[in-house]
Amino acid sequence: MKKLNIGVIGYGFMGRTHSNAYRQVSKFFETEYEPVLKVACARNEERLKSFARNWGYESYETDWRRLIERDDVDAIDIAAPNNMHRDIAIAAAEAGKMVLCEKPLGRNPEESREMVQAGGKGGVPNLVWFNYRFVPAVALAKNIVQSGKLGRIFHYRANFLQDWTIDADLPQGGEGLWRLDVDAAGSGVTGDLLAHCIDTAMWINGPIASVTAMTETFIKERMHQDTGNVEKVGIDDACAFLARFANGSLAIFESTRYARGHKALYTFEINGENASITWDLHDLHRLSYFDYADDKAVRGWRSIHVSNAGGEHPYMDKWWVPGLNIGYEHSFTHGAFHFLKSLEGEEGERAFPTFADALQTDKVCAAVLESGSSRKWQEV
Ligand code: SOE
Repeated sequence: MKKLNIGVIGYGFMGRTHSNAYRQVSKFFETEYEPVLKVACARNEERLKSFARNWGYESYETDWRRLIERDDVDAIDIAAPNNMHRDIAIAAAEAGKMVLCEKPLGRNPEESREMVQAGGKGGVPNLVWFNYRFVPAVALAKNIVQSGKLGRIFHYRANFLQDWTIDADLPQGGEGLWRLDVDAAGSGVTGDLLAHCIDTAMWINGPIASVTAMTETFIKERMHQDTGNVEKVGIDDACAFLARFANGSLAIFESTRYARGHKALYTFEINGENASITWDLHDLHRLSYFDYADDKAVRGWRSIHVSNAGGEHPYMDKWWVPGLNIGYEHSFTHGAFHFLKSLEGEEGERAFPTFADALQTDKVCAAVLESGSSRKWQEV
């Protein structure tokens, strides 16, 4: 097998999901390339050393610029906060490295556009980790819609609800909590959570043409961990928006981190003229399906356990036996699989989001935030 030497930047939540994906992918999927955990990179040397040891990285670097200079690294994986994505991705692409970047691509479309340009100029393969596309039931939903079974699509509905920022004493800035600092994150729930919903929605139902949004920041000031001062909060804590897709269907999207009781309730529903689909991350193996063509006596919502290994259920032939579950972490493994497969030069529809795709998502997010301030409909 050919080796693909990876340098991962960041040892947080995403550093772990990506490292796990690179570790697993060649054990379960057939690919010409095998990822090698070559270098782990982060600033805190003590913690980095322990991360690198735990995941079996061959070496570590405390400066990402040094990592990019290394000749023994083929691909740079960016699992660092959003405000670092742009500089790292551009430097990596200019150095001819492949780039796999955590979502959202940039903090705004301007940053993302620069990244797309750098990726294009260098001709480097690139991916953005919108991982929910690779959940088998979500990929099946895409296949069902694409097959035309739903007929004309009327409605798309998505939610991403959490409750971890309700505490007013939670600071902004610093590990994990950089998501509350607008300079580091770019936005709040729009870029962090709705970006997932938008990516899935556009993948399944095509481009979003216009939006009108409502945003709110419930806690206006929080202590900043970097400065020690109480500072204005610049992120959106909650966002709801209406959208029109280019295909004429209508959508409602909602996200908040203030929905007490919900930890990561990502759900979507699609209503077509013949059938409907719903999916819920908390029960990620199941796809609910209603088909109007069913015999009237038994017509109703079916709950499909997406675990067949005969090829009809995406990815599941590569795991255990029918009926057995896989989880959240596998979505990243599937993303890594598609990326590795694309390096083999196979033609066909690309199954993973590239920088160019993620720029479209960033444009929708920017239109949503703009509409949240202007209170007007916004073209994307
Ligand atoms: C935020 O809480 C978060 O971790 C996001 O950053 C991830 O992208 C999402 O998948 C889960 O929630």
